[in-house]
Amino acid sequence: MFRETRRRRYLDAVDCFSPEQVKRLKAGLTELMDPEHPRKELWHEYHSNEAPAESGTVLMHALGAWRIHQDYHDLLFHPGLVVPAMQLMGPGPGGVRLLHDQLFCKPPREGAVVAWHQDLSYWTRWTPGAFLTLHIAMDDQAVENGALHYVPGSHRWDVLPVTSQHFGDMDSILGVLDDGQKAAFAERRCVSLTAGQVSFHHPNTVHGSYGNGSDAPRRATVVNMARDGVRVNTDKGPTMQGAPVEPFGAPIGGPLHPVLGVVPDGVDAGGPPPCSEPVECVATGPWALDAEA
Ligand SMILES: O=C(O)CCC(=O)C(=O)O
Repeated sequence: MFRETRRRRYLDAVDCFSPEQVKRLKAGLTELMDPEHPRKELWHEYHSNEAPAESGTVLMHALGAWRIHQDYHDLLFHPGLVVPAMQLMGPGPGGVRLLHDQLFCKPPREGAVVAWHQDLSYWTRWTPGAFLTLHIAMDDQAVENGALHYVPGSHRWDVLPVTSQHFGDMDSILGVLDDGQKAAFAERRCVSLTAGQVSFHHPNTVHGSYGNGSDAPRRATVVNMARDGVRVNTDKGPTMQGAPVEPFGAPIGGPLHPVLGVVPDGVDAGGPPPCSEPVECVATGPWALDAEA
């Protein structure tokens, strides 16, 4: 698994949450899906349906659940998320912080696509791109219900433009790929998580998911982490809705970007250099090639 991780720069199907924890998250989600939730002003973004109206499909997409529901707050600090994240990113002296969280929920039969994209294409208001995404399945995911898919090796690609602002135009990314990238795209793979499992991916990794035509919902919560030291890269308003306006160059921090984990002084985190570097990194410790045997 570690050998594959180094080459592809994603790490899929890691067991993390118990059936009881998943049950709690689903119960919390039922509350969060109420557009009139009493704490609704705390969402950074809330779309009960972000899919284009003409598609006849539905994608619930929202940022900020952790500020509204205790269980979504607590999951951010789960060692099963934070420890591998620090190993994968290289945490820097100040550890790893929350960038933001997200919910992606597809109802039965009419669940919408999430168009192919790189996360970094959207995150231009911070720099450098030292981020990591953790996709947590609340339902078993398969091709039929709109599972997460990756394009292996795409973490080495430059940042591509956003081709579908609201994720509705599934294959629009093909319009900006060169021939080599199109050949890689043909090798895209379904991740096939089971409920409670997590998949970790690099911010340049191209990913997306097809519609949910099955009889059951496909629900996921996503944690986007940032290496401490990332800075604000805009002087045109807040980095997110509901965030204070900060000066260009301000370090990421404050109550909206809490530290999720730190490596104590003098301890070698054992991970590769920051995942923002779109190059093959020489892994150390448990991520080294020869550690697999
Ligand atoms: O839920 C999906 O299908 C896509 C979610 C996503 O973009 C992500 O996990 O980064």
